[in-house]
Amino acid sequence: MTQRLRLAIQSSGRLSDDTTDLLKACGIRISRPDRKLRMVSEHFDIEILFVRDDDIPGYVADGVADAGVVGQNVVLEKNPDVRQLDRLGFAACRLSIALPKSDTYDSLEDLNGKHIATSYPGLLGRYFEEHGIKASIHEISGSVEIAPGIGLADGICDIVSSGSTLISNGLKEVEVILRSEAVLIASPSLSAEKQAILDTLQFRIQSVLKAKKHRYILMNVPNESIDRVKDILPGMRAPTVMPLAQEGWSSVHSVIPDRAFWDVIDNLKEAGAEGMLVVPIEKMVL
Ligand code: PRT
Ligand code: ZN
Repeated sequence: MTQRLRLAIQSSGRLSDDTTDLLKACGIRISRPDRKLRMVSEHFDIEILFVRDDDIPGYVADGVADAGVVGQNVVLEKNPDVRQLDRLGFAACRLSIALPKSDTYDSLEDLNGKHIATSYPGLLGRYFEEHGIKASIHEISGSVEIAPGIGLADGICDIVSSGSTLISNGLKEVEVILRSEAVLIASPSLSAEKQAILDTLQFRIQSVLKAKKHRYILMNVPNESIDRVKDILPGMRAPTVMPLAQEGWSSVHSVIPDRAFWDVIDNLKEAGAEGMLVVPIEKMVL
């Protein structure tokens, strides 16, 4: 019987939509009638387990799942025996220490003697130890941000993304202890067959992520300006140049990093480029 790679993903929460979209772009369609806990993919030797994000690192370490998609914050808090593979570019956030906004704060030393509430005692404890801070940690499992307001703690250590939760609870971010995003993790030892499926999955993921970071650019350029345009374009290789039906003009195509377009557009226009089109790329295999 062919083996299947068991991939654990979050059942429902902040990671689920992006994980499903990424897998779909990799050719693995997720259909989950009746919110089943398990699904076998039709086009790929993979089986999906839908679980709580906190359980994913443990399942992968224990061999219940072969691989998983989860936030780095959860992996590093649990510190299990797993391989951390690709960073997936979504669910970006930071784990930060925050204090009431009226507190004065100049440096880490100001945390000495404080009582900090968090759902991340492992990461926070290691951070305090590394920096020689003597503060106490109060572990709570949810609604961490209200702890200072109700007198349960002097400050908190929690996940922040926009920062609006901190602001609405009268808190200010004073230290970032970790920057996190979703990652692919895998068991340290897989059978050769499962490892081969994982390699294929990683290859597909990398093609999709690379494509997201690049754009395909097309423009019309007078032939005498082609060399200048080539110098300006931050492409991976020399651009493709094709003659236009209008004599003296060419169509120039290239692949550029997503953010580079706005940096080079003025120089391209100045060099004589016209009719520029910038289009997204679905997959990129190098
Ligand atoms: O039910 P299950 O246990 O599976 O899910 P969960 O409720 O534990 O996790 P979930 O779905 O909330 O988050 C999953 C992962 O998303 C986290 O482990 C992080 O890796 C990542 N992530 C990204 C975030 C945020 N952004 C985020 N903003 N996780 C939580 N938050 C919360 C934070 O705890 C705080 O309450 O949002 C609030 C802060 O947001 P801002 O925008 O106001 O700063
Ligand atoms: Zn959770």
